[in-house]
Amino acid sequence: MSPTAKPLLRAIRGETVTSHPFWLMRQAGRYLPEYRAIRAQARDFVQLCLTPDLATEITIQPVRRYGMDAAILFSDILMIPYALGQGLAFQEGEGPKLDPIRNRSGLAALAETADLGRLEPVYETLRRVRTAIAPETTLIGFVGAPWTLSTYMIEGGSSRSFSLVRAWAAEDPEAFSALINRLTAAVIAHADAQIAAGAEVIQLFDSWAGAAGADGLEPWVIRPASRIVAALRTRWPDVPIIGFPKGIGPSTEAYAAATGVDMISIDTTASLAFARDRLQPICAVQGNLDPEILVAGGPAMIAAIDAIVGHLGAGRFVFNLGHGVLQTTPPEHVAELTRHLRSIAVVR
Ligand code: 1CP
Repeated sequence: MSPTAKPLLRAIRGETVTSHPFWLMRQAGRYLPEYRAIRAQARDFVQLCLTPDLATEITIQPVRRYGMDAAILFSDILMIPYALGQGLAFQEGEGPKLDPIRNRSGLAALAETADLGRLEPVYETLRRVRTAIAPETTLIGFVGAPWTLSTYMIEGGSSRSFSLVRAWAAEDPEAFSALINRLTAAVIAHADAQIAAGAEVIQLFDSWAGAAGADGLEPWVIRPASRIVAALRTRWPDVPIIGFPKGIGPSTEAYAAATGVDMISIDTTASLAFARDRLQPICAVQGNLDPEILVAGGPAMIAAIDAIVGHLGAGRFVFNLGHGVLQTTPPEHVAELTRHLRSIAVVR
């Protein structure tokens, strides 16, 4: 089957589709009992990501259950710090823990380039998923954007205030810029290897872009993303890139225009009229359904889906959430979402 027969790729390109294609950020994970069963078999989360048998199965689980238009590789954005030699562990219920980089000597201890050999099982997973999924299903690979990766690497884990990374970027922009450049090169190399292994779309997750602040947006978010898009375009001109600069509000328009991403992922705070009027003329748009509404389900969810499709369905559009599926989501609500979306006619 030629790639143009895949609904998700068709929708990104603005070609006709018979129903609105969809996938969900974090569609694989703890809300699914079949994920929890496999999770219990692995020693730790990093090992799970590096075991192709298990990672392949987890990638396919949600697609098997619901028939999404895309499978997203089961891995994590923090595999890049891992490939740069930074200590990484996931503690049960506490999220990721990294040996933090706080200054120039911490930076010097980090490898210059990512050791992609350590990520070979990730590429093997992509090769296996690609042969296992239906020909109309699109395989999405992903990377964390340099800024978001730097927040975990400097804070040593998840953060609410981002005070250490912001302080370092402000106080020693030269060293911080060296870190961002090193991450930009690693992101390009990792995305390139994922495409070579079968990824047909790449999503660039800049989940904490909003924390870069007004002054940080251009140097730490937009410029690295532009370099990543340009580098991948040269090597893989037909592979669409999705940008997810979460939390930057109306600056999303500048991000879309400057980076040249093929599709923008909008968060739950985005205005649908803004997305339709300002973003869809530049690129395709996905996103916005509040993951909490998926937890609630019922008439409120149906109304929210209708509002998104009503605003964006006539343009280049893929249905998605504004952030990842929450662990407390009843699996039946994802089935309800799927049934409703599949019942909506595409009106152009
Ligand atoms: O023990 C477990 O089961 C771990 C939970 C988990 C899962 C299921 C983590 C730990 N990562 C993942 C998988 C994952 N992570 C995917 C897989 C595919 C899918 O979407 O189904 C993807 C795309 C990610 C990407 C990721 N990891 C992001 C970007 C997207 C987002 O949610 O903003 C981020 C920020 C991470 C870091 C991360 N990984 C895991 C945790 C608990 C965290 C921290 C999140 C935070 O700081 O709030």
